[in-house]
Amino acid sequence: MQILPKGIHWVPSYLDAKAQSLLVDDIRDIVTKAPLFVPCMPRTGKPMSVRMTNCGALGWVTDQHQGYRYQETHPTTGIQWPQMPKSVADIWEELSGCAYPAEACLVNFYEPSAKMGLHQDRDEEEYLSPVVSISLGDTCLFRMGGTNRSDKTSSIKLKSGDAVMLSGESRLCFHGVDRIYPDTSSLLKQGGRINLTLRRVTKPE
Ligand code: MD3
Ligand code: FE
Repeated sequence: MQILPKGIHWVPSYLDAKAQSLLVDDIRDIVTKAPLFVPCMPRTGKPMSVRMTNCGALGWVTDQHQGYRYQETHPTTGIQWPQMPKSVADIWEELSGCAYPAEACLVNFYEPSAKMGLHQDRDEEEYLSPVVSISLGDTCLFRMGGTNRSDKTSSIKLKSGDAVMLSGESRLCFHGVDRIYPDTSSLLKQGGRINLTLRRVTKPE
């Protein structure tokens, strides 16, 4: 039995094998139009180990000089992000239960050696809307804590097809990805893990 912080809803095996592979096809199409980029930390310019792209009206980006932000265009091509595919919009509708659409879908790609340090997501204009996350490919060790960095944390292994919905009190919890378990999925031919994070960025009407 796993006790999760209040407001974190884990749905193991939310997507079946067929839905996962159709989603990967849609992500390939997004990456063709909006290539993966290497995000860099604000101020230090240190590159993150995760590569990223986005689809939807707004995408999350970061670089040394302008820091964390949402913008309408890809940081290197300058082109608008590809439209959110129906597969992704449908997942938002079903899991969030929101009457309004998601605005941003961040696509994180983890090589087997990549990780993401403990952080809060606070670059959105509002924190009332839920956040929906989908894991594809290799299993990861996902850690979450409370709203203070020093709060105790608990960890779960997120597998390909799992969904996580963050709402209410959990929305500003610290979280991160400690490690990827290589060769735990055959979904991605080259291995690694993809995470989709679906969000509302601006206040809905
Ligand atoms: C818990 N991505 O891109 S998504 C991120 O697996 C990020 O790539 C991770 O954290 C990944 O910012 C985790 C799941 C997630 C997203 C938002 C949260 C978990 C969260 C907000 C609050 C608490
Ligand atoms: Fe995050």
